[in-house]
Amino acid sequence: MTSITMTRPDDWHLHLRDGEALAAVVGDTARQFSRAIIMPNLRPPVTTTEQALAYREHILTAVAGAGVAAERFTPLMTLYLTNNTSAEEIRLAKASGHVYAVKLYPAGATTNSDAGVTDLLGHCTAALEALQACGMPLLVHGEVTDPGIDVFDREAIFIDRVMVPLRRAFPELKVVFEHITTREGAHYVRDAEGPVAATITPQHMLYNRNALFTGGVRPHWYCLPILKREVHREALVEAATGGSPRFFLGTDSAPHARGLKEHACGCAGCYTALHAMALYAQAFEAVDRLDKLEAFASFHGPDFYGLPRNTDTLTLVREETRVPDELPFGNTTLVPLAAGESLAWRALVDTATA
Ligand code: OTD
Ligand code: ZN
Ligand code: ZN
Repeated sequence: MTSITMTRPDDWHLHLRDGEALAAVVGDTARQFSRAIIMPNLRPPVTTTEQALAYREHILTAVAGAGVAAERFTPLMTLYLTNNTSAEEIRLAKASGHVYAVKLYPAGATTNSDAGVTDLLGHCTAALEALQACGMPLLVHGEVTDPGIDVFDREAIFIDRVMVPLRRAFPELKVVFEHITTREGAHYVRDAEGPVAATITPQHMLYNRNALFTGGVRPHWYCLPILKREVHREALVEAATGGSPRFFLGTDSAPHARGLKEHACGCAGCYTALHAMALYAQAFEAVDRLDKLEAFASFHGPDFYGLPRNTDTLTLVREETRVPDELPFGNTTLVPLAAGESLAWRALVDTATA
């Protein structure tokens, strides 16, 4: 096979930041994907519909600035759930027509999550009831934050402590278990009853935790939830490439300036937006399942969210392409995942669409 033309994909989990960082990265996503779920973990976080709509305008301006026509890319906004999010705020979000989900960050679980939730069923039942009633998905960063729990076990323990009680209390609530990283996460989503799905990142399909320590500490492979053992990577590949509509594409592309990654206390996050579809193609081809890529990237996400599938296409060509060592990022630079390595596929993106 030398080329694949597929329904244009969407990215169901993306960090775009704001300001100069947004301007630097948004084109990479907008040239490949038709839509993206925009994560709300800015500083301060996007907790209200009003903030989400203002942030949406920044994104649209940046898309135009990146030379991508407005109708080519739609940001699907989200709100950041806090202990104080009201049912009224959820109804306002739904009525806006631009907010598509609400994100749960357990307080302290990942980058910019200090304002997150401390006790989901203790504080957030009004918001969860409103979400369930209006059919809006809850997106979950599924890790417990208890420092006594080993960092490699935080996702598996989250299932028992938070996911199961949440879904027992709100069985009709649509839940996306974001960026699953373990066999336990993949099997929970595969086997659970009711409206539950999961996103899977390219880095968790391509690498196990050895990548963090090959020849020394490798900060550009550090993200949260952290890479796991090989058995977990294999379970994620099986989930993503197995054809189940419960699993779909979410890059979790999370840009940080080079100096903040290569640091004594480096930031978590992998930048994958530039070559996202090539990375996924690499992972699907490795298990001979390229035929399952389109459904994972372009069908299962909109089907779960209740949105139409895209009608235009994206073509990938088999062409060995070297990932750049670094990219411009405001007045600094950004190191993409797999910098300097070769990928077998390249997305044919139109760089002059405006
Ligand atoms: N993980 N980095 C970030 C977010 C994600 O948990 C996540 O969704 C980030 O930088 O915003 C990361 O490692
Ligand atoms: Zn997360
Ligand atoms: Zn994320």
